[in-house]
Amino acid sequence: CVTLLALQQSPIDQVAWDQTQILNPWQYVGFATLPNQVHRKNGEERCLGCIFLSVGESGLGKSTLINSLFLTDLYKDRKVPNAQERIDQTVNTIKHTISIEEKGIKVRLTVIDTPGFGDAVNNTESWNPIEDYIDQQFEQYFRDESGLNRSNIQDNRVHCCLYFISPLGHGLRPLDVACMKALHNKVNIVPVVAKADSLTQAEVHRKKMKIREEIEQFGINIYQFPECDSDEDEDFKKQDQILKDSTPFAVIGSNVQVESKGRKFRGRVYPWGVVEVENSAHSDFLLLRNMLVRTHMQDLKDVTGETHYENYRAQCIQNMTRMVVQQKKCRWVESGCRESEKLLHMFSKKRNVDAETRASYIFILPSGSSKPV
Ligand SMILES: Nc1nc2c(ncn2[C@@H]2O[C@H](COP(=O)(O)OP(=O)(O)O)[C@@H](O)[C@H]2O)c(=O)[nH]1
Ligand SMILES: [Mg+2]
Repeated sequence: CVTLLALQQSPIDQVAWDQTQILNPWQYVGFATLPNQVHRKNGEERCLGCIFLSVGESGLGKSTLINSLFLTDLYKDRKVPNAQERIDQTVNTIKHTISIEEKGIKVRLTVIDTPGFGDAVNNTESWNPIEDYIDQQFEQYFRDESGLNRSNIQDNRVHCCLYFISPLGHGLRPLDVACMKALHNKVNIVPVVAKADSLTQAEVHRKKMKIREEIEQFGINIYQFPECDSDEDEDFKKQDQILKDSTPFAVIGSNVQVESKGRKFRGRVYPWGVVEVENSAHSDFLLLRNMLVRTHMQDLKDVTGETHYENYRAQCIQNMTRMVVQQKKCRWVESGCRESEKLLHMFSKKRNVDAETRASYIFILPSGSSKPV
């Protein structure tokens, strides 16, 4: 017998906005493993936090998946817009922040939602607000870094973009290609196939192959998992390979807890059976969560700082240098103009003097002669 328990009645719902949350042991995300990934600096732990961006058209299950990934209810107060409101709405960025504590490890988690993306009839450049948001965070960091108080910079740079691909259709849509290409040099893109429970196993396999082919064909740079060290044990290498082969992750989300055969789990109930969100035979959800939280969170942050931010910084410095050179050129031309004006003035003055002198010569010449000597 399957019983549906609304999430509101479950302990998972004991989440307050921007408050520290203590999770039950059976609701274990894996943040406790984070210190292993974090390098210690002068014996002090760096602040643990990660910023995720979720991008994809409405209704693909973004909010549900985010809640399932972090066992929270980040979207408690949300209001789903109706069709007219969606027509009027432009792409927006909304920030949700929550602090989670797990086994004494505190993590500040931020998710940037992008409602309105892909909803318009004409979606040309609808990724601009998302791109601008990422740039603004880089700009703020660049300003802070160039300021006086460099030791207390609040890092709001986006570390990972979960890009949701529709399970319907064949591979990527033109909007997916254009958006990912606009963002791929600014953020780590992790593509996911949404609502994988609407596909059979063979369809999931075919879709993943097609998406991987298209990603390569269109030159999209998605997040590349770091190479495994050669001295790692075989089991670790095998897990790493499974992770790499699973891209794009086929995921299922659910906001409800299902109880079946004395077991409680997040899942979806259908007339023909139950889908378990955290069952690796049903979806890549666990692989994705382990990757984001337990194994690769620090690498996502490192790539953001060392590659994407460095590119932005280099571009900024190049633009600034170009501006300074241009300003110098302008000043040089201006001063050159002033110099030549001065010279012209001098020459014309001299010419006037010459003319006056010539006139005086004519004046003193004996009568009959018209040429000055
Ligand atoms: N079949 C299926 N439905 C899902 C899944 N995730 C979410 N949904 C449903 O899809 C609808 C839209 O979900 P929502 O999270 O609001 O989508 P968003 O607009 O992308 O944030 C809701 O009715 C969810 O219950 C999933 O993995 N599979
Ligand atoms: Mg949503």
